[in-house]
Amino acid sequence: MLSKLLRAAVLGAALVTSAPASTAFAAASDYRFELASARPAGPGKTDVTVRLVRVRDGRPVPDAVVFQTRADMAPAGMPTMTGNVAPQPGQQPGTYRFQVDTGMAGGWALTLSAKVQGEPETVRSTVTFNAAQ
Ligand SMILES: [Cu+2]
Repeated sequence: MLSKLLRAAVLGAALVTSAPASTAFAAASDYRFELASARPAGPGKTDVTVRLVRVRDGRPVPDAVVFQTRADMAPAGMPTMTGNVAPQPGQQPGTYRFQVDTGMAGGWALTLSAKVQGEPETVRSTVTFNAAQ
């Protein structure tokens, strides 16, 4: 009984560790997020709009569910400096808008994980933008 549980735990851990690489690969080949705009939105905040496109024909992809986000200053050599990301309403179809807490001016990366209608793989990609102060 115990060994069965242990085996399940080990298998689970293996699945978890192997998942990001495979999903990132599939996502990169089919869809990607592109930066549409990055505008200052008050002190330490940047309004970031991204466009989700199908790589094959460049068509915008509406109605995706962005379920995970991360903003950090990796482009400026500070990958551990992160900022809160809050989804915002009012986007055009195929674009997705966020307010990012950019407490420091410079290069930022916004990584998004999304579910696309009719696509079993998770789409995961990163856009970079510059935060003004
Ligand atoms: Cu920084």
